[in-house]
Amino acid sequence: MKTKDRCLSTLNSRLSTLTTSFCLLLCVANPASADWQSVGRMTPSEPQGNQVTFRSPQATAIVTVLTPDLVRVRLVPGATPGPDCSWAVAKTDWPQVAVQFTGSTESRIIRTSEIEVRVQLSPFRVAFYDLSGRLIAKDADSRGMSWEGARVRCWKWMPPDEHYFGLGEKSTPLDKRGRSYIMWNTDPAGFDASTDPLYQSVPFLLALREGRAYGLFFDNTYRSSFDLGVESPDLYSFGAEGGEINYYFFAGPDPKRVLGRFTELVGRSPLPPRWAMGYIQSRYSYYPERKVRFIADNFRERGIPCDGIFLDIDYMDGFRIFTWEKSRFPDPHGMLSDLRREGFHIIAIVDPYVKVDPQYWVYQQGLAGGYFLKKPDGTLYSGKGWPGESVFPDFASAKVRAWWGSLFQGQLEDGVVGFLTDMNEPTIFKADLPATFDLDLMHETAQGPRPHAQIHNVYGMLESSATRDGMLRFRPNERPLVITRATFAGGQRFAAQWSGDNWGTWDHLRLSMPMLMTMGLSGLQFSGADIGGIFPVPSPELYTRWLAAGVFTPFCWTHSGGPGNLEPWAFGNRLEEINRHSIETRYKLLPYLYNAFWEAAETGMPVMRPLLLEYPDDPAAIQQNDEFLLGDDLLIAPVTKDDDFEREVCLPRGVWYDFWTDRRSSGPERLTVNAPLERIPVFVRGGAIVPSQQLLQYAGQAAIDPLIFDIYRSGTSTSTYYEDDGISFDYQHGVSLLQYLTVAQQPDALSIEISAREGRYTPPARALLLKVHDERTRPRQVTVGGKELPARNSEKELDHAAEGWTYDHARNIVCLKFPDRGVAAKAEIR
Ligand code: MIG
Repeated sequence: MKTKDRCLSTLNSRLSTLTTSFCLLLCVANPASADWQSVGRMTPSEPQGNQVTFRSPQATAIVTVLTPDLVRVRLVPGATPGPDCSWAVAKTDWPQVAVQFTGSTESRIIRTSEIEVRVQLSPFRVAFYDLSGRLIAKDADSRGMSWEGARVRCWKWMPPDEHYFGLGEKSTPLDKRGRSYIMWNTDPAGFDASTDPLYQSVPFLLALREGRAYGLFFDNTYRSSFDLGVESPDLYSFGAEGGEINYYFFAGPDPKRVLGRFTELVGRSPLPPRWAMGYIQSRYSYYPERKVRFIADNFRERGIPCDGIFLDIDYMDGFRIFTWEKSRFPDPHGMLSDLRREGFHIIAIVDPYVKVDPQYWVYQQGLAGGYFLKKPDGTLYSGKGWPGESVFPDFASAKVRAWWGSLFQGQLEDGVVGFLTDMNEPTIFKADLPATFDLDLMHETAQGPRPHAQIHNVYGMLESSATRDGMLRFRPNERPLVITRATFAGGQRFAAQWSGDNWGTWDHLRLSMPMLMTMGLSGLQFSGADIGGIFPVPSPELYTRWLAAGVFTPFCWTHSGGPGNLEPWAFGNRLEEINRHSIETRYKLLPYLYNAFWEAAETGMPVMRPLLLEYPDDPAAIQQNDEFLLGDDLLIAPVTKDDDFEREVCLPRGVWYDFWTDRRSSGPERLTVNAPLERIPVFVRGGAIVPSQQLLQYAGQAAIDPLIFDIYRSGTSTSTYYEDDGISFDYQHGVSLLQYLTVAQQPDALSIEISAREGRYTPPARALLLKVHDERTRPRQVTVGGKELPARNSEKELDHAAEGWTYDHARNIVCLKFPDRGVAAKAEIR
């Protein structure tokens, strides 16, 4: 059988077993069935710095204040806690924080400048209050922190009007209340809107009640679960099959602050290379070389922008990672440099499978270095992967990660600039079904040997970190692109994530939205789904609708396993035209996207956001599963049903402009808008200043010129614009550009002020184009720096001029153009 057919039939047979395995998982996770031992009375010791320790004969609890809104709670069996270790936490050097301790015989109160942690001593319970005395969260009265054998669990009070979000990669609706969830990286072999677990685990919860949020991060890598109202309607709980109760409490109350603090703790997604924000075309698999060149040529000949092409497993020699199948790709370096000249970046897949083959250099090196996982008896552990019998690098070991990184040298020299780490849940095949490593395998970690049961959930994240480090070693001043299928909390530091094997169905387009938003709410900021679904090829209309939505998602690729072709031109001229337009929209908005990625890197805010992040007090907004924000200014409302040509859009408060027609609305409002195949509903927030640029065929084809700012009026508004060279790390040393824009209605004029450039990045000379929307009358005069700009008769005339202005009567837009000198400038429209 051909690989693909084998894959398809395997997927099908796997599906039938899904229901059974899902039930099994639920039973294993059912907390009610166990004989839990609850922590009883605890005795506090004297506070030390920002920390209090509590002890009982069975356990030790430690409450540590890290910042006024961030508290860590740890409960470990025995008198002395073991070494403190986390795979997720990236920051431990919190500055000193002022804490007040008070107490009575029955309680201890730990007060920061923002919250109060009230600890009841018998039975031991922890509660969090704000300083106005409002209860934020507390251990359940009936049961707080408990353990049963190796298992640990914590029960908390669940108010009837509290909603829960986050939990990593979940395909369920945004609001996670009323279900239970498992954290165990899994290749689900086909999933739907109820499948759990999936590939990635982030045990982080964002709770929202009455517009106020708090967060909870359970830093435990064992198989864990969150029960959000299944066991009991007024308790929620989280726990794991091993390890400690170890959680961080984020007091909020703004959901953005919760997410900001969480991503400060576990790290944020570094700024990707600018080309990686372009469009990527992928297939399982494009080969041979002739086919890859054919795809690339088609993009350029048809004028459809594209920045990357993905090579899936068939580029390898017998699925041996870090090799090329020479009959298919006889001259990778030659091919890749040709493609690069045309603006194409090549991303290659890599699997965690090292083929057992004594003639194969990777196998030889790994064997000699002792880099592969061993069974408890010390012999090599092997299993079935794509190349057949395989052995597996132990990514938990720093030595192995360093070796893994070194393996990328050859392909980087060939010109590969991105890698996708697949199958790293990890997945191996047992009787043709996806399975994972034996739980008693021992990994070598810096803290000593650890069982796979503990490492499983971070295996993929560690692989992606080793991959990133390896790329950086050989290209120290080039931002790497790593995309991973499996990861854990904090994985965004190393890689983008995509949502694995989805399907080419309308249901999957629908579920991809809450899924990607949920990932964003969990810190996974650079995420995307296979546009069109991996199997089977979607209907032409579905693909067109999906692409229209997908160009507004952070990681944007079409990935298909066929059968049949899935490129933007696959379905005839009319749809090709629409698909081209979708991709062009993304390319024009690259400066906006780039700023959203910059904000993600700086603050942890996801590029793709649920409305609840911006409008947490709007009950309709927080339940919006099929609308999302890109950055904070664009609202996207994809059409997700066949034969729907209009849709209802829920606009939150404020002024909103239709992105295509400029029609103005005032929210909160439910609006029915026209949505022909040609047009996805998109709205711009009144007050937004949206940067964009001229259309290019790939991100690096030319420097930005003109730099465009679309100004959507609503009172006084301000905005920040960021730019850098898009590829190096020089921005970390001040080689970047920052400008502030302010738009204000003065008594006699509308003024637009642009500050002088900050930072040492200087773009090539270019023009600035300001487009002021919703100007109802033709201005009498337009000035820049007090000097009158010449009026031009048409936009075309303006295009050719170095400066000037025009007025578009039909759309009520004033267009101003003048050279972007990088100095402070003030334009006035009268
Ligand atoms: O078992 O490399 O999710 O994107 O095309 C399938 C082949 C293995 C799974 C990935 C998919 C990729 C496919 N891989």
